[in-house]
Amino acid sequence: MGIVIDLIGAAKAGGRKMLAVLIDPDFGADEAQLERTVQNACMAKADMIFVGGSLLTSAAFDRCVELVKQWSDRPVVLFPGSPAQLSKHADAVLFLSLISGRNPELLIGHHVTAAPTIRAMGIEAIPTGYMLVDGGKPTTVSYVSQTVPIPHDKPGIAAATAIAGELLGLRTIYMDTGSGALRTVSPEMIAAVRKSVAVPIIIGGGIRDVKTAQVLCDAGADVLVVGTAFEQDPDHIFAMSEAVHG
Ligand code: 1GP
Repeated sequence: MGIVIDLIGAAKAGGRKMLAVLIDPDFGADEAQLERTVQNACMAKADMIFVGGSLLTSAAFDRCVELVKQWSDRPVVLFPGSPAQLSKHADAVLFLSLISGRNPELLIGHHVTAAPTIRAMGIEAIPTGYMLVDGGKPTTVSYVSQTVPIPHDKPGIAAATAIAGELLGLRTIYMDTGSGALRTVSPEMIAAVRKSVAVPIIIGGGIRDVKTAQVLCDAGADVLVVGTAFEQDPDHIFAMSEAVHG
């Protein structure tokens, strides 16, 4: 399968944009729907499957990751909402520091809790600077993390935060307006961060249509993460994948 951060880096170097299909482990409790989503992701040549959610883990989390891995020929990457969302069946885990917030648990506390398990599982950890951006309404992640998102119209704050993350050695920057957000991270903010850091930029939250996806890629996003739109219609993965790769 290769090292996931190297796959992302190679795609970025080659100017190839990536699509990650996000699966919420709770939604994954519906196995037929889960299988269809994973099959579509593979057939549409989506680049990665992310599994995770902001709420505490469902008992079925590990089973969900195991099934996704079994059905998928794509890299499976954990996007954990808590240190309990770990599974040896995954290829990698986004080792997230919530650098837009000032909650010490999400800057280092959860990492200490999760680190021995990640090491024991032997899965790849991808040091990720996670930046929550205002998407027009409070989302589960803003509520659960108890942090204030970066204002939507302040690209300078996002750029400074991303630079700090890169200087700290983080390997990727993930800007997210949260699942089901009313609006995505703005192209202006993505462009400002793109100009400021060399690491790959992941964008998620509120991406529903192919036109928006293209605008965000043109602004400098390297990886787009889509969850809600594919939960509502798993067949939408095909058009989205074409738009991102086209
Ligand atoms: C992942 O929060 C996003 O970063 C997912 O957002 O569910 O709105 O696609 P959507």
